[in-house]
Amino acid sequence: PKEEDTSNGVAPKLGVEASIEHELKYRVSANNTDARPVKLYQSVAWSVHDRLVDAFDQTQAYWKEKDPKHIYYLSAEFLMGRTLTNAVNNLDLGGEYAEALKKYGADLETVATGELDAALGNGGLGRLAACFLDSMASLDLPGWGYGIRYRYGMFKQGVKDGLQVELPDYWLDNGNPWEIRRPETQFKVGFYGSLEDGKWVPGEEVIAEAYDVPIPGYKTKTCGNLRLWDALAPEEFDLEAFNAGDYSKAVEQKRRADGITAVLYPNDATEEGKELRLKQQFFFVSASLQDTIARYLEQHKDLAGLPDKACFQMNDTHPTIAVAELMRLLIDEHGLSYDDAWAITTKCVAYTNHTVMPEALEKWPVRVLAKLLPRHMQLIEQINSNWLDSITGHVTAKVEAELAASDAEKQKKAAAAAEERKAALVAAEAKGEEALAAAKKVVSEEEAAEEKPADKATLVEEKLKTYSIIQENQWTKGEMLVNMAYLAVVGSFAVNGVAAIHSEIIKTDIFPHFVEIFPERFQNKTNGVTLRRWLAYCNPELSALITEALGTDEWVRDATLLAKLKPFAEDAAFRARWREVKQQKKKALAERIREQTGYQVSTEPMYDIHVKRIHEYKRQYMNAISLIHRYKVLKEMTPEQRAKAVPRVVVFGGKAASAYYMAKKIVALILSIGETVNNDPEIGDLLKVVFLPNYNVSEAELIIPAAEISQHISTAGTEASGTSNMKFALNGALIIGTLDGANIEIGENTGFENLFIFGVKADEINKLREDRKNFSDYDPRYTAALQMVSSGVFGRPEYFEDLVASITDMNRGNDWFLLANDFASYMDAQDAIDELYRDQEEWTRRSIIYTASNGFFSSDRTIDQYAREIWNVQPTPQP
Ligand code: 26Q
Repeated sequence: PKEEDTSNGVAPKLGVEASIEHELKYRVSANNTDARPVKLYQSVAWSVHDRLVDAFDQTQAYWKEKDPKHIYYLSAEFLMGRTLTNAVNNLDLGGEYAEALKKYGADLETVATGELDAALGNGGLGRLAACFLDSMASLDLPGWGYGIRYRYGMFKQGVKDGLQVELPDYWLDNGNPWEIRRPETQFKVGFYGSLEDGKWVPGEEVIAEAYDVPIPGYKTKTCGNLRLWDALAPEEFDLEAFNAGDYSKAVEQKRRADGITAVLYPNDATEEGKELRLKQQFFFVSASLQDTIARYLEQHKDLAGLPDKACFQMNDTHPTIAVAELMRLLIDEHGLSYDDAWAITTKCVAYTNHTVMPEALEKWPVRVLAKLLPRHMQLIEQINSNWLDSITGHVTAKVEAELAASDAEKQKKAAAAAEERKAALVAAEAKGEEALAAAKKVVSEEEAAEEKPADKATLVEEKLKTYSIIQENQWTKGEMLVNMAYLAVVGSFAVNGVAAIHSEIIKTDIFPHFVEIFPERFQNKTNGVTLRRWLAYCNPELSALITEALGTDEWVRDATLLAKLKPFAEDAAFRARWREVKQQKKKALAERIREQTGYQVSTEPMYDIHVKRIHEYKRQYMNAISLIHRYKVLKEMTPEQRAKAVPRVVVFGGKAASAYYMAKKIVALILSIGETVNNDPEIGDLLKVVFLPNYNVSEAELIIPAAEISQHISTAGTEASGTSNMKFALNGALIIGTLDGANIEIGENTGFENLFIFGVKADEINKLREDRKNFSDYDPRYTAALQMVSSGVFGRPEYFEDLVASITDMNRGNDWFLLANDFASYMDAQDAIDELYRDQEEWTRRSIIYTASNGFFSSDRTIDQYAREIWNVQPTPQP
């Protein structure tokens, strides 16, 4: 064994080979002969862990000494996936570990599959947070993530009797080598209780205990931190209660604490007004803020300087209670005045919005907040009333301007109406008594109904309500709600969307009135993905080819270098090798499909992939309908025609939130279509429809490199950004998509002529929604396909009845996501795809262009922009 290893400036006592051996024997307690895969994984992981800890300690000590401003990324979700491959390669130890593993007849890739995914997130938002951590460390930016150590992450998806089933995610079962428990870092977090003399006396307390997850940067000495909080009962067993014989009370406390960090809410698009969810949010936010302030005060005596040392980025509204909690800590715990506290808070906090869908925007009932966090509710009321006071002048001026503008108009109208009435009376008088009496009645009714001159004060009051953080529930009159997005905007110094179109939509549709007041607050930060995980490590074959072509692997650090790949698209020999790599990745996916579903799929057809959370707005359903049509066409073909058809393997993956009724039916429909199509001997390899269960980060790493075409077909204006579109593009998959989210910027970078764009545009949606088609006007292909569902071609027609109704019945969904409007142009785009696939040289050329054109979507670029344009945090590498 090598005695010393000095890579990364880290010199662990044992070399790689010796340390694996050591861990195997002493930590995992297995000998060489019984080093089964999971045990081998554990030993390797612990060996890497030690190296990470060295890098971590050195970085954190250095930052403590230098005291640079830090970014704290507050997020209820971090969807990390597996760590081993990423850590080994970021530490630049890939070669050494591969070498050391030969002794066990193993390779790193296989050993890595022994790790369970850390799935502490739902989808895009959680994975974005994970990519951001990688980029922060890789850019040497002083930053930590702060979140929750859920004991159960995103549920495991199974398939039973053609339906999704949800199974618990036991991710901590084999231990977790990537976390370091910090029993010395604990904070009290209170809930409930009352205000006594203005002071909050919580009715319940739990302890937040820190776990640190080191985040190695790519080939840098920097190792950042993800600090996740676990909840403990105040004293694991309250001794007093125990001694007093109140055993059940002590157990009850433990149960309540456990509940807070027990499970991730598996809901990524509909807001759940559950008190436990708010408890989770406050729990991690309070602990994180207390922790930051405590560390700050170790080196500074005056909290006035906090904004120079700390920025809190709120990942969506989930951590928005941070605005109120920071205020409370500054005022109640550290004795600042309200005004000083507000000045500090609004210089420390920034907010990223990730959705425009009204049902996903968090609104907490005042009743719930006041009960769980009475002091915070009081502070929110004060924040709101100061906010409304501060804009009353603006709103009054606006009302006055509107009144003035409409006044002249109104006077003219009133005069004309008076003239008309006069004429009517004259005409009626000529017709006699009866007619005159009737006309007088009409006139007096009209005069009574005539618009009264508007009362300015009332108008101002009405308008102010639209700016208010606290609003009446539009469904349940009388119930007051706290609009968390509004609180976030008012409490933040910067607000951003996650793709260019989305950042515009939030300005025009969600926060237009806030834009009037703070135009400079609103920004765009187009999302990105880490090229380490999503190209270099998940697709080493393609990466090797890129590196060979460019003569350097610097592109892994500087993604703009990928542009230099463009000329290689014109090189036939290079294209052949590019195709060969894709073929290899398709083979690996075919193997996985066989393992997971039993279906045997050929590697010859086009691999067409549609993976993401299942949601009506993402329109997997429209894809499913198009496949029914494809199936029907294939069935109707003569053998000669079939011989000329372009074969496809269509792969779906994605979880439906457990309570999302329609999403679960969409999964069932896809499974049913697969069952029918895949077992139809007439169809054979011409079409396979596969639902790959339990789509997660690790499955994505296998699926994305194998894709030839990927689908991003949300109704325009609904997908904030999307990030898998970037991963697919970078791996050379072509895109079929709508003009939505980051698809637009991918089109700008790649050249729209290279994408298959279809469908209506975002600014047409409102009009189309008002003006829905009649079922009889639908595209006949669409109608026929739905007819096949209803008539039971795919089984269970009654089960699919309301799914069909949701897009055909005015009173049952009314096709809210406009499948009918886009179907024909979607089919045209699909035809164009088939046509292009016949020309493999042109297809491959485009595939290379995609990889070459999309370096912009590296999360290194995104994070660099956040650091410069929002956070004002500087790279602080160790010398
Ligand atoms: C809120 C309240 C209660 C319970 C759950 C939630 C909740 C949880 C997760 C609401 C939303 C989410 C996740 C949203 C999400 O993933 N959004 C995606 O964010 C990506 C990163 O910016 C974008 O690319 C996607 O377009 C967007 O859908």
